[in-house]
Amino acid sequence: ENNFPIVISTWGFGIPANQEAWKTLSKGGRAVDAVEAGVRIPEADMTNHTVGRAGYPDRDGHVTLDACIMDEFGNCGSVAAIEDIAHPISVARRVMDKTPHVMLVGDGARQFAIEQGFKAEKLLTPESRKAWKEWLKTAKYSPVMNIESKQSRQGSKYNHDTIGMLALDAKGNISGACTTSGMAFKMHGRVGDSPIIGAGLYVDNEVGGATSTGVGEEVIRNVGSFLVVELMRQGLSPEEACKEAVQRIIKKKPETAKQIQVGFLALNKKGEYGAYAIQDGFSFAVCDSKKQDLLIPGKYFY
Ligand code: SD4
Repeated sequence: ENNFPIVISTWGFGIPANQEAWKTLSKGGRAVDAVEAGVRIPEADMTNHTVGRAGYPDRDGHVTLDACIMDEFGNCGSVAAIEDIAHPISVARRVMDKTPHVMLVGDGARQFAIEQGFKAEKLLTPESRKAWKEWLKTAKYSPVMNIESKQSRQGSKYNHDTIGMLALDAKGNISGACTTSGMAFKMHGRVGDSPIIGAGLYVDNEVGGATSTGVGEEVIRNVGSFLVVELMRQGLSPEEACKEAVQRIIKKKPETAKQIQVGFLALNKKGEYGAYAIQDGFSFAVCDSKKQDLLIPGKYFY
């Protein structure tokens, strides 16, 4: 039996984001409009330092944002390492709708956004600046990937949580969106999995969709979200597919995997969902006609 409309997204901040998406879904709107509207909520949230405005900067003090969106026709748009624009998801949507391209990066993405009427503004808040200055005291410009993800498991301020959202609308069409400020204090120019179609997000209207959160490098290496969707195509449930994708990461780099977090979230065309992560601590939010604010802990290996 089908369960849609439905919207699911990564982490606790997915609850208010889902509720925003639900406004579109419950009126019979398109999933792609719902996911764009939904993820704009954490993008605008000043208390959230991992998505959009107020995101932690890179190690040089630049806030650089990554986002992508994909619809039921396989249309997609993406921006990577964009600066000064508070809603990268909506720029990604414009790339999809208004250009012959899929992905714009850095200055070109910023320039396109401004041409499209987006406001350029400084996204580094005094609080984020302080956290960065604090980090600089000890960081000595060494990579922080592993340390950071351990802290993220403990709920540290250095977490690097992305919102990935998947929705089926009343017609049963699927779309997804993914947006993040990426890894806190990353190298300038570093791009994670989140804006990469197939890595941080993938949807296929014949099968379902998947999205990811955690250390993007490992997700890119395994083309994670595409893998999850292909596994569902072969008959795996959303949870089984996410588990297998996580296992793939662990198998390839067992020692690295113990130190990092990666979580996958998936939704199939019937409206069944599931998730799996390397470590404890991952959770996802579900919103459908029965319940609007469900938060489910992700299953995990370690
Ligand atoms: C990245 N995947 O930039 C993102 C960060 C993230 O939970 O999802 N953190 O690698």
